[in-house]
Amino acid sequence: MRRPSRSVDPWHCLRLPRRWGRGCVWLSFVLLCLAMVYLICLQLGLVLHLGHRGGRGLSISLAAVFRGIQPPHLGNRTLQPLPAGPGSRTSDSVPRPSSWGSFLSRGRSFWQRLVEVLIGSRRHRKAFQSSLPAQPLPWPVWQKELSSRVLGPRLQQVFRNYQAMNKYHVPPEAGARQGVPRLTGMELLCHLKARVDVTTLVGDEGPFAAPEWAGVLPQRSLAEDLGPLERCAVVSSAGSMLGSGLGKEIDSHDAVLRFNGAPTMGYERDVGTKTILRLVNSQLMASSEQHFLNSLLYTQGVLVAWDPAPYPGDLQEWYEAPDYPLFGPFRTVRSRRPWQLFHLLHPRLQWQLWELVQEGASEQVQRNPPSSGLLGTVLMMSLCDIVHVYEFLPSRRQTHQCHYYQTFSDDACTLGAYHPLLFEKELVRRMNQGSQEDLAQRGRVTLPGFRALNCTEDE
Ligand code: NCC
Repeated sequence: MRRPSRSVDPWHCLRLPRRWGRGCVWLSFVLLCLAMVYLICLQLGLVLHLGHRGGRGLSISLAAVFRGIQPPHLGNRTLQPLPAGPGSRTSDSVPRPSSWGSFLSRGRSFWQRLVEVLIGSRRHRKAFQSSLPAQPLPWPVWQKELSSRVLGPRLQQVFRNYQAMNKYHVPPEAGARQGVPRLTGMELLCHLKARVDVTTLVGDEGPFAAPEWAGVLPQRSLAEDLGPLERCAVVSSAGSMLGSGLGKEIDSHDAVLRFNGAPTMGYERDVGTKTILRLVNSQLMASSEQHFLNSLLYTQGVLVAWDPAPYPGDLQEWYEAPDYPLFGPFRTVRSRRPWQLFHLLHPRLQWQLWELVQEGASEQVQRNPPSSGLLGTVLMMSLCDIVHVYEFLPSRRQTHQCHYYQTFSDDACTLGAYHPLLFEKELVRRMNQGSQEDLAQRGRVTLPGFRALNCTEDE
């Protein structure tokens, strides 16, 4: 029988080393190196930011309860055992993905990110989107009253856990509706205008009178700095911004507000290029992974920062124990770029808003501050005559993808885990003055600014 020649034998690499050709030695060496790089990156989560979501959680045993959702404003301080009782469960009762499954899924993300980083083309971003879970949430979920019933079992469990927690010491009577009927439309808008106090910290208020704070806080409020604005846009960071083609429309506004690390570069067609304001949370400011002090993203536009405070948002109490150490980075930016407008939101706003969110809900909501999305929307309502909010209430493009600028998927980003996001959205849905068509096609909500609202005393 004729032996196959070496050049056509596909198995010759597997034979004893003396039969190996130079090509096979090199191939094995390269494969070995790739495997090592893969394992190192996987474990450190450094190069490709894989640690962003899970890194901190790994060191926190109770994070098992939240199954891979990194609660946005939970420091180690928060993770006390949940009170026992009906509805509260131990971490064991929540199924966790198998370690092999999570290894594989981390592996998949690794290669996706690697290709993104190396090639960085929109074509690849699109290709990976199409490999995301196929079934979007039923649209339009926002047309009917929202409750925790729309959540899947995993998020229901997370929701119940947060219902049971009360990190910020919210009293039981806070947010009780007390017989007042649920308001909608103009009534609700006027109620909002009367009930919230959208202010930024100035001069030497309260604890900021200390000598080390001399000249650090701005002398004028954000409203004084920016003056009255006419048409404003708030751009949510939701994955459903992708493919919207809303960039030009967004840029046509006088001012555009974006959140946290949301970029425009590479996404101009869908999210626009203009950024007049950026609302950042304290978790981002304090995290070395987010490069708040070094990234160019934060050197442009007006920055506004916020941090969860104990209820009801007393300045002194917050100053002594902020949720995340934001004052250091705030001072650093103020001294490095004194010309850049950088404001701190008064912490009482979050709880005034939370009360309205709770009042509008028919169940106990998470006793945690609202998301940056609602804070930013109301901030813009205090500055502008008209505010268009994009993809806070998702359009027909609603997707499981968390952010338009990252490929990971998690419905908690849209429906909430730590933040009472579902109920914030319900509040915004009831205030929306725009059409259902706008909502469906563009994910666009229209809200009048406070100045433009003509409210009588009793509204
Ligand atoms: O994700 P985040 O929010 O930065 O998004 C900004 C606002 O857009 C709205 N949004 C986002 C995604 C989505 N699918 N649907 C949405 O409606 C929300 O209103 C959201 O507020 C935050 O609120 O500050 C938040 O910040 C992140 C994170 O801290 C920052 O991105 C910095 O990394 C939180 N995520 C995590 O902690 C993992 C997020 O829970 C809340």
